[in-house]
Amino acid sequence: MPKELKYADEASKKMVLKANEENLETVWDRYEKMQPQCGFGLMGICCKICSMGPCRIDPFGEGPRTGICGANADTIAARNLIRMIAGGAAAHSDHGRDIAHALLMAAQNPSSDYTIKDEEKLKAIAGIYHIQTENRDTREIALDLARAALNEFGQQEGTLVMAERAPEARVKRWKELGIMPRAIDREIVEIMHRTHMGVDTDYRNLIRQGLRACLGDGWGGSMIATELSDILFGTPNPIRGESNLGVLDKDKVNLIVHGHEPTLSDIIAYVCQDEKLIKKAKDKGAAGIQLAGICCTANEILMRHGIPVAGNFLQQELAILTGAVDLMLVDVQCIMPGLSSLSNCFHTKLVTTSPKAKMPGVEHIEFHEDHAVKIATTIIEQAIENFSKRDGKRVVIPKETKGLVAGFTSESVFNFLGGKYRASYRPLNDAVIAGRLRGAAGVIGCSNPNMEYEEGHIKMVLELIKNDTLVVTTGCNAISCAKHGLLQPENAFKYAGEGLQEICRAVGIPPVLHVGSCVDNSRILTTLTHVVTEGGLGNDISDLPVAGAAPEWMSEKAVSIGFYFVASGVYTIICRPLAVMGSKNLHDYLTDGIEKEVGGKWAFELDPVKAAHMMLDHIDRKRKALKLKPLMYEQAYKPKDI
Ligand code: NFS
Ligand code: SF4
Repeated sequence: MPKELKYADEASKKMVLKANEENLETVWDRYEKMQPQCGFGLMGICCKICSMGPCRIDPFGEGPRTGICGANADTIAARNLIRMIAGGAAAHSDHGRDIAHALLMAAQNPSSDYTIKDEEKLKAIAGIYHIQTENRDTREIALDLARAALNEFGQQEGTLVMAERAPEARVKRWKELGIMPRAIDREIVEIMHRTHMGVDTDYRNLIRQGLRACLGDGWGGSMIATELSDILFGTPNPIRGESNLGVLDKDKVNLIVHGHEPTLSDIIAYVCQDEKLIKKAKDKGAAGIQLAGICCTANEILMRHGIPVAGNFLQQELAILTGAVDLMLVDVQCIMPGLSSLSNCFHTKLVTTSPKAKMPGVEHIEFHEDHAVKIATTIIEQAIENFSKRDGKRVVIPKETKGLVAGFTSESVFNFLGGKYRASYRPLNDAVIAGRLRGAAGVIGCSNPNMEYEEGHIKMVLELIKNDTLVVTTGCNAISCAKHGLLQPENAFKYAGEGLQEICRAVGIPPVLHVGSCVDNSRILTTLTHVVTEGGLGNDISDLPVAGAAPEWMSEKAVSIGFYFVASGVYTIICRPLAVMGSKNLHDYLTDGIEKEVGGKWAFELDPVKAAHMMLDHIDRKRKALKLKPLMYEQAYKPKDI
């Protein structure tokens, strides 16, 4: 049956119809063909980590209750789950390593294409690593910082310096539990060791190691990626931009960057403005060069340069279906292999750039940081070259675009709230304490064809802001919010509760704050820490009236993120459950028992509005524990008697 999107933005709906008409396959068709999906996999109880297997556990009937080695459902599900954490933490952290490497190059080589854009932040982060900053040359400081950051990946002694930024009570708890990460890579390696056949079989002990590894992601690899990107490419400030497929221009050379790392896309953003290249494009009959992004690399260059976002994860194929993309360059992560055959149906040139991510039959122009500008120029020239091959008759660019404001960070919210000379989270904390604001929520993460596209994201965010809960967003959720007008302050105000409207007006922020890409979820961790430090809302992140969600999660990175929020003390909800339903013990531990240990826990709820209500209930529980004043305004969702 041809797919029709019911809830998504109009541009996506149109492109899916176009795919149907032209008989071109998309992720939704492949999803349909895959039904019914394997129940053992969905429940987390199949194992193929050794060749006595594959084994699968029968959770209900008369079938086997253990694998051939004797591993039960708890062990198998926990092993599978923390291997997902290892994958996610590895992806984020390897990204962080590349950024640290780029900083090292900028520090070592004065003629590098990378420079230090934010010296203030360089000094602030150097301070965290106890690096001397006074009377020292910027490049010397950067060199020490790059080495210190790189050391966090492989050190053999001590624990992560970045993780010490968490509130004192939190760090103490991690140390007591034995989950303070030692080194970013080490914790990932230890997951792989412990989940090898015949090592750790205690599901709680396995999850402990998962927690330690994901903390090495959130408070390590991802945080290094964010902070060092700010130093190299500039710390974002609120900026206007445009979103959705309508940002493509039928008269211009359309170049899309898709993937995650800003090392290449940030350079492309500059080189695209080169007069010589623009002239080359014009000589080919184009009106100019239109750069746009997909997925998190889009968020990176949107936050820093206001480059338009063409779409999120589920729109990567839809962009190609416009017939107007002259070149799509990809680096790493969330790039569908299906792009390769789809781009062959159009003139679109697909180019891989990372030695870590090649595709058979797809042109590979390898990116090296030491020739960044040169390689960026080559790629843009190829896009220009390919423009002349575009078949005008096949071009359908949906007209939909939505304006947005992005570029919030833990620093910019700080400055905003306190005014230039009195940077402070005080007004935010006071608003929560006084009951003007119910609390705050992070709504983040992917989109997934296993849910009605964007319904989870949008319904949840709307329900939260309607109930006086400030929303911070990253990743593909942020792009969905953008396309639905929720990153337009004027628009979002319309949906926000009275209390949230008041506080947003008073401090000059919108009710939904776009804080960046998925590695930038680390900005949420630092923001939560600042809120704790500001005082009046307890002494740990787990005391705060906050909650997190990834309604349409898909990737292993989302699993790692969810776990590091739980491990940091945050109640975290997703719609489709983690693959743990085949192990009652593991399920109960993650959704209940774990809270006593780390202060946060998981919850699963398919209905995004109900899920939002569960977040609000949790926020109310935390308000009650803190003995905060009753909420100032009547709420659409009535506080339960908790
Ligand atoms: Ni995050 Fe960004 Fe999107 Fe999910 Fe993929 S792009 S890193 S993983 S799909 S939010
Ligand atoms: Fe089966 Fe055990 Fe081997 Fe897993 S480790 S495949 S459960 S025998």
